Amino acid sequence: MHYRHYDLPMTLAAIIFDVDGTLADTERDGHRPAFNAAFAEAGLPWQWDEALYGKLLAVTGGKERIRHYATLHDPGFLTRPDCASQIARLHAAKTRHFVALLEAGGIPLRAGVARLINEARAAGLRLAIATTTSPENVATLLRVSLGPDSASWFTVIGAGDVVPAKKPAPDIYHWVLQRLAIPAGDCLAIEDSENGFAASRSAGIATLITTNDYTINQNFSGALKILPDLSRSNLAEIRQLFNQA
Ligand code: XBP
Ligand code: MG
Repeated sequence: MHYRHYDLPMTLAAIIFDVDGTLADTERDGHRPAFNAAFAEAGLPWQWDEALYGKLLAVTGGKERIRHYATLHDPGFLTRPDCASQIARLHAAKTRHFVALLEAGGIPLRAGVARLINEARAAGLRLAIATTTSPENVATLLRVSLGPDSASWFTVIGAGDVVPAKKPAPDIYHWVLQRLAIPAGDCLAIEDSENGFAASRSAGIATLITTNDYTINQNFSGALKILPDLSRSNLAEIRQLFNQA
């Protein structure tokens, strides 16, 4: 899904990172317990175990995922007149719990991520983020794992509700590309999930996949490469993959 500009050689100019599952393994032991803590705090009898959460990941976005769960398991909840504001409150509480987990150092970056980010910066590449998760989560993850100024290393951070249609829609990638002002064909995305890959691919961006337990069996056909993690990858190899595509 690489769009070449006629005879011009493609040059890798920017790397666009997904966050959840890509920068860090956030879902099973991060977002999931944070949702459960928010439900308990609100007196709801909802409990998302690891297997159920894997299924709920089909829907991206925390508010969207809560609504999806209620549709399947507690449809009465959706008939409450204040349902939308309840979901928003639950989600705000969930974000508070998730940020606290990050601040306690409970969710490290995945192997190889910090090294690649540093290498890319040193090489003068642009860095960006395209995620469905909330901006507070991204800001906190970057601050606690890469340092207080690290958000400024990213030319564009596209997160959460800045686009109404979340992944697998390509909208967040279009939003980021427009602000980067770099053609899709000169960018590389790094994603971990089928939904994320569908988004980056539809935006015409070559995509490297790093899988995790929840996504290992998903379909990534058309990806540049599928890796278990970035621990053995360096920028030179990634450039080579990109140029061969
Ligand atoms: C991540 C998501 C997010 C997180 C929760 O998908 O779907 O919803 O699970 O974050 P991707 P929020 O990695 O494809 O961006 O609760 O802040 O939405
Ligand atoms: Mg992801």
